[in-house]
Amino acid sequence: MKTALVYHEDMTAARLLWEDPECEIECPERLTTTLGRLQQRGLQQRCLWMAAREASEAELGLVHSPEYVAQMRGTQALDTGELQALSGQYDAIYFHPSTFHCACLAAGAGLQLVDAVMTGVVRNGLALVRPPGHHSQRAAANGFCVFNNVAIAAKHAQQKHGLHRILIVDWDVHHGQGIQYIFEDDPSVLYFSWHRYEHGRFWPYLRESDADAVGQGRGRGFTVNLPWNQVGMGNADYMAAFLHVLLPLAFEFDPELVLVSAGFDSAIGDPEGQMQATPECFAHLTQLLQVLAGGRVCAMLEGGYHLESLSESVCMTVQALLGDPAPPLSGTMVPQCSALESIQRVRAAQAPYWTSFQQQDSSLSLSPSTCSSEGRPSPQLPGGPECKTAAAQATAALRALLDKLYLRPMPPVRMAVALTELDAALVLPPDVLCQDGSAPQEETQAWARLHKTLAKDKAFTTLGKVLYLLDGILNEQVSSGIAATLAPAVAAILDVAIRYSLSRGAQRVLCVAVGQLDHPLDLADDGRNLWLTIRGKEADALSMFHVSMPLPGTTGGFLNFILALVLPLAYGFQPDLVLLALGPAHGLRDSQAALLAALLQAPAGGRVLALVDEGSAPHLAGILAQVLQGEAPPSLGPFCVASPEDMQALIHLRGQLESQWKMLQVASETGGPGSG
Ligand code: X5A
Ligand code: ZN
Repeated sequence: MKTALVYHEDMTAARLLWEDPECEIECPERLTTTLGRLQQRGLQQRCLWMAAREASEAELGLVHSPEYVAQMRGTQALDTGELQALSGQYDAIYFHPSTFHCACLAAGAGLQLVDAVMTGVVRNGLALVRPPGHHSQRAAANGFCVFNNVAIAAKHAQQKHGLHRILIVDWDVHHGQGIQYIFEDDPSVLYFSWHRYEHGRFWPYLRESDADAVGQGRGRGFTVNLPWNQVGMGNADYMAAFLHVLLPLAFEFDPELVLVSAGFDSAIGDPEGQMQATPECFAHLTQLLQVLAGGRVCAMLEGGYHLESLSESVCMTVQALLGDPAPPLSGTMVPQCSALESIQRVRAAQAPYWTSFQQQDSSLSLSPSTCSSEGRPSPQLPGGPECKTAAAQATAALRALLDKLYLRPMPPVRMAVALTELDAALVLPPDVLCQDGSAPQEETQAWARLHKTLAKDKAFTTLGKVLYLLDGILNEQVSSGIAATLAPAVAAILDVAIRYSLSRGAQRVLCVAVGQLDHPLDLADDGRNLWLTIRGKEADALSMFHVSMPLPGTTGGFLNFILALVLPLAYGFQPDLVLLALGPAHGLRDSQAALLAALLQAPAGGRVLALVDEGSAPHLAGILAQVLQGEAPPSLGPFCVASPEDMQALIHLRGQLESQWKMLQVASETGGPGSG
């Protein structure tokens, strides 16, 4: 299924007509540069292009008062002096004679996108719009925003498409207080926002942007604020926020649609945000969101003022929407103390409303900040001289990074399947390569000598095929693969696959072994292989690179296990390749296997080889092929609270491992009373 790109050239018409250092960053080049880059990368051509329409009076009325809409309509006839005077009545706003038309198109673009996704014309999409929307309120323009595009789209999705649960993810670096106000008492819309806060010393300087603002009345627990109290948050901090805050809530909420307030002022180089996250981080955020709501993700542009960073980050978002695997994240994956403290505070504030947080953090409390800000860059005024140098440095850093990123082209084949017998019952998605190739006879023989079970005909044949497939993945010819193996040979083939990959230049291989699969006895514990057994006898970390865990019995337990353990380890390890082995008696339900495979692609640049025991092959191979091809995994079914035993296992492992694997942390070590 396709990805929509909604746009209209008219949205470049509005611009600032007088001096205003605060507003000048919201310029038409934000759209033209971004669109140019999407074309240059060949991404626009892969999307379904849709021309934005204007939102109607009634549609604007879903969120805004008639008087406010009339006032905005009136701006079309004002002269520059009058426009400037009216702009002064609002905070951080400028009007232009074409502002009203642009704002109607921006809101309309969101409606079109939601309609296209909800009617199945496309799977997901992005609306490239300006003015942005998330600061706008019922009767007030604010922070460059005139109409609240995302809020209008959410109300429309409720009314026209009868949706009962909508998730709004606001990754813009500012707090979308407009969206918060509109839905604060509505439990059918879960609003998540992270934002630069600095203890209230950053725009829009609101008390209600802090973590303890959780919503009102029946909407309590459906507003989730993650305030960043320091600048410089990077990839590890953003990933930790998704894994430890947003995703657990989102799965428990089980949305039917995901709307993204996609601001890119949270990316490196942005003068407003002063954060450090690199463009590929947005591919990861997007990819993670696509496991929700059957992949129905509608992203709408909000902020983003560093043109280079903005346009590359948009490209990454679109690439992920198109289903391409995300490039590996750059930088070390260690969240900052201040980020962990924020994460801990929001989990504590939300614990009364979400079971995922009740069980995991035994003695949480809202504690005052303890992280010092010494040695951190101090906040700068946008547009100031320091900021210009910082932006220039970011541009240089970005260039170097992008050169590396684009040196590594996408493999020509997304997925290949090697099956010993092609079962007639097996339904594979189109574009899947059914592979017949085999590694050379002598080479296969040499590797087969390591295990008795591999000497026999069928196991030997499979080994040859698996090595060939691995070769394709390691040579960047194929992104991911599936191979079916006779049950008794899964362990032996997995063992050879690890050694083969390491001998062929892979630096780090992550093995996720589900079912009766023993850790190879003489495999060196040298940090090049991280081995994770699911369905182990008990929860235990034999070393930092050898972890065993029983298979959780409930959906809640399984999700906790993936989000709080498997993915943090995987992101911390930064593997070149993931080997996912579903061995004898793996016990995973189809939807669980699909989710695991879908999510394991993210930390490995899409390089996943799934080894499936032949008993469950045709059936499971079809499902895995779909998710490894970029389809959304099916729902896990109704959310069911994790059992006390599952929680015990998780807490035990976190205790054993979190000092070495920092992505496991959900609280700062030096933190308040809750971390003792
Ligand atoms: C949409 C957006 C920012 C307003 C900043 C005012 N607005 N200082 O990013
Ligand atoms: Zn913003």
